[in-house]
Amino acid sequence: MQDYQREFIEFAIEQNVLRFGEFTLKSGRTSPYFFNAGLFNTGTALAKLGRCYAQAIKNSGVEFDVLLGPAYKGIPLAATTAVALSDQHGEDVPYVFNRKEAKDHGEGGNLVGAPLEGGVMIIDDVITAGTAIREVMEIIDQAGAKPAGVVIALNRQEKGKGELSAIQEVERDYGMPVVSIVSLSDLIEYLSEKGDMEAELAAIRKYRDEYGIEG
Ligand code: OMP
Repeated sequence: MQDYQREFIEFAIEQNVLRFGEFTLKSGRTSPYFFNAGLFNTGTALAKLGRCYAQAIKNSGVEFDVLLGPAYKGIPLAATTAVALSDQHGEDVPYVFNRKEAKDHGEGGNLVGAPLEGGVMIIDDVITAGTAIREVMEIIDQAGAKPAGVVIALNRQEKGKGELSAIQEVERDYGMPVVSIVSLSDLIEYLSEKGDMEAELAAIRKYRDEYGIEG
C-alpha cells in the first residue's frame, strides 16, 4: 500500500465516509462496512479527494481523452479530479457530465461540458455488483465514444454474478481497466496494522469469506 492510500483510508474514517456497523447494500447484501463518498462534503475534503483520484489515474498509466462524471455523484468527482490533474500533474483534461433528465430548451441534450468523444475515463465512487456502471456504458455508446477505463475510490472486491468479481466482469465485458484509490485488501491491511479494531476486522473478514473474491 502506498502512503497516499493509507492517508486516504485514514481521511475517509475521519470524515465518517467509511463507517463500520451493519449496512444493507444496493445488492441486498448486509455489509459490516459502508463507504459514503457524499460525506466528502467540504471544499478541503473535496480537494483532497480529487488529488487521490488524480494520483490513482496517474499511477495506472491509463490513457484517455475525456473524464466523464455520471450524474449525480460523479459530477463533483469529475470536477475536482480535473482540477487536481491540472494543479498536481500539469494536465489539462476535458471533463463532461450528464443530466438525468434531458432538457428540451436552451442548449438541449443531456450532456454538459466537453464533447463526449474519444477514449472516456469514467469516474465513480464505489462498484459493488456493477449495476450502476453498466448504465453509464449506454451513455458512452450512444455518443459514439469508447470506454478507456473506470476510476473509483473503493474496490469492494466482491463477487459479481459468478465467481469473478463484479469489477473483473466489467473489465472483461467492456475490455477496459478499473482503477481504484483503495481496495478491500488495502482496508484489511490498514486495520490489521492499526491493531485496535479487531471486531471490525473480524466482521469484514467474515463478509469477505462469503462475498469476496480471491486475491
Ligand atoms: P453497484 O451498482 O451494485 O455496483 O453498487 C454501486 C453503488 O452502491 C454505489 O454507487 C453506491 O450508491 C452504493 N454503495 C456505496 O456507496 N458504498 C458502499 O460501500 C456500498 C454500496 C452498495 O450499495 O453496494
